[in-house]
This record gives sequence, C-alpha cells and structure tokens, in this order.
Amino acid sequence: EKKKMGLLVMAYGTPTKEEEIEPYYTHIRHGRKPEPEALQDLKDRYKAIGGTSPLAKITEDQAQAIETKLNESQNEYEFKAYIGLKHISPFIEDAVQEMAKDGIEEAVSIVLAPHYSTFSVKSYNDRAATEAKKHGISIDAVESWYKEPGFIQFWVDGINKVYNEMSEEEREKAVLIVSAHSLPEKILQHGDPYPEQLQETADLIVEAAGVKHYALGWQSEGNTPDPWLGPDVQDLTRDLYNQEGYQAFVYAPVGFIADHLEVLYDNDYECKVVCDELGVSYYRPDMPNVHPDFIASLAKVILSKVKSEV
Ligand code: FEC
Repeated sequence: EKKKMGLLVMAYGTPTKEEEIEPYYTHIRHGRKPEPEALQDLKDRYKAIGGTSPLAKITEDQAQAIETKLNESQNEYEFKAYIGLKHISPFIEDAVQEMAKDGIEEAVSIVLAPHYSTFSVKSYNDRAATEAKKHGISIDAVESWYKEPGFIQFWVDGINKVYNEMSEEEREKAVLIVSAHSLPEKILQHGDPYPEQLQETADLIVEAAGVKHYALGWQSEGNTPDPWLGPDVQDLTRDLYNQEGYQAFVYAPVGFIADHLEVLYDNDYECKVVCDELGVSYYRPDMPNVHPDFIASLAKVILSKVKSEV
C-alpha cells in the first residue's frame, strides 16, 4: 500500500473571462478596487494577448504533469495534486480544504516560481501553512528551485537554439537580458534573497550557454509610487543599445515559467516595441510550460523534499 501524499501546487492565477478581471485585480491590490483607467489598461493588455491569458490552462497542465511524473518515478507514495492560486479561485485555502476532505494528512508544496522572496513565495507558503494548521495537515514546503540543473539546462538549450539561428555577425553583437518580476525596493531592507537568487540563475545559465554579453534586468513592475527594483528591461534595452551598440536582444524572463501576460505582453510586445524603435532584433526563447525536462526537474526537487523528511 502506497502512502498518500498531497501535492500542493501554488501559482499566481489569472482571470479566465473578462468579468473576472476586476475582482482579480482588486485581490492583487489587497482589496482596493482599481481606478477605471487602470482597469481598462489591464483589460486592454489581456485583449492584446488574445482576450485571456493561457496561464490557467498551463498551470493545470503543469500540476497534472508533475503529479504523473512523481507517480511514475517511485513506488512509495501516491501523490495527488491540488492547485492553489494566489489571486483567484481555487485559492490556496480552497486547495488545502480539498486535501482535508480527501483525508490527506501529509503534503508537500511547491510554488511555480523559481526564486524565493518574502513578497511572493513566503506569502504563498504562509497562507498554505495557516490553512493547513486548521485541518491538522502537515505541509513541507519547497522554498526555491532557481538553480535546479534541469531548470538551468532548459534555459541553456533555449538560449543556445536562439544564438545558433543567428549569423556569426549578429551573434557577436547580441546581448542576453535575464530578468524576473520586479518587486518594491523595500524588500532589500530585510535582506530578501530574491535579487541574489536571480543573479545566481543568470550566472549558471550564462556560463553553461557560453554567452558573451549579458545583463540582469527587472520587469513588469507595479503601478505604485514606491521605488521598484531596477533597471527595468525596457530602459536597460535602450541603455545597452546606446552604450554598447548591440544589434540583437535576447530576453530570458527566467523568473516566470509559463506563457502569460507578463511575458506575452511585457516582453513580446513592450520590449519588442523598443527593439523595433532601435532597429535591433528581438528574440525570446520558449518558456518552460510543460516541457518534460522542466517537469522532471520539479518532480526531482519535490521528491528530494519528501525523502529528506523520512
Ligand atoms: O494573467 C496572466 O497571464 C499574468 C499573471 C501574473 C503573473 C504574475 C507574477 C508575479 N507578480 C508578482 C508581483 C506583483 C506585484 C504587483 C503585481 C501586479 C500584477 C497585476 C497583474 C499581475 N500582477 Fe503580478 N503577475 C501577474 C499578473 N504583481 C495583472 C496588476 C496590474 C499590474 O500592475 O500590471 C503589484 C501589486 C500592487 O499593486 O500592490 C508586487 C511577482 C510575480 C512572480 C512570482 C509569482 O508568479 O508569484 C513577484 C504570473
């Protein structure tokens, strides 16, 4: 008899239809309704990527794929995946309640974002832990997985593919921009590891891919008055062009793992607009989504978390 093990897969969440955009945005803003202008702006961005984001389906497919991979790769545990979202139903709390209904006593959790920060991963984990406590479920949380070899290799392969398609001349004048979601600068006051973890991911990728020129950037910063981590990828693109004359820009938004608004709009539209304006080429390797090597690397991290507790 295999031991039952809950697998809590946590992700950001996305509206699946237009009516959900306002409550979703309100939740992101901690219950404050967005101004009509800001709401319209967000609606327009979703429209620009086809109406809704592919993220909902990708998250489901990722959770399913991780569960399948885990159950195929060992015989001790029977994993069952539960999706818990940060800003829309099924919320993290809903997922934990489902586990309780199913009689799960032990679970492992993972956030579908590689780098730890108090703003992101910690807030997911805290919500899961608070709900789990009410139901007597013990959850072991994977805190970060930003240097998992399979994850790094995924990006190395994608970046190499892009560079191999360039002419020798273009390759010489190409720069890689490795980025993650920006966060308010105040996270630094508490020694948040987020920026160093991004730096480590970038160093590992750059070294393994043998990329000559690269820079670290931040993207998708929020619409609030406080200062955010920079440089922003769009400003960085302009600065690098002006200072170094690069002719090709390769964007690797490694803080994300799926095709969604922050990549399909903020990179593929906004950064591309800057590249077009400068007359340089825009490239963006594929996102991990459900690539088998990527899924296998997450399954590996989860399994080692479970085994370390035995
Ligand atoms: O629907 C989609 O396809 C995109 C979903 C989406 C992902 C995502 C990832 C992260 N965010 C992070 C932090 C913040 C902070 C604010 C903020 C605001 C938004 C807004 C939308 C949104 N985020 Fe997001 N984020 C996604 C979507 N995010 C929509 C609101 C409109 C806007 O500002 O663009 C600012 C909140 C505030 O106003 O106080 C902070 C972080 C990640 C990556 C880690 C993770 O996935 O959890 C960090 C996907």
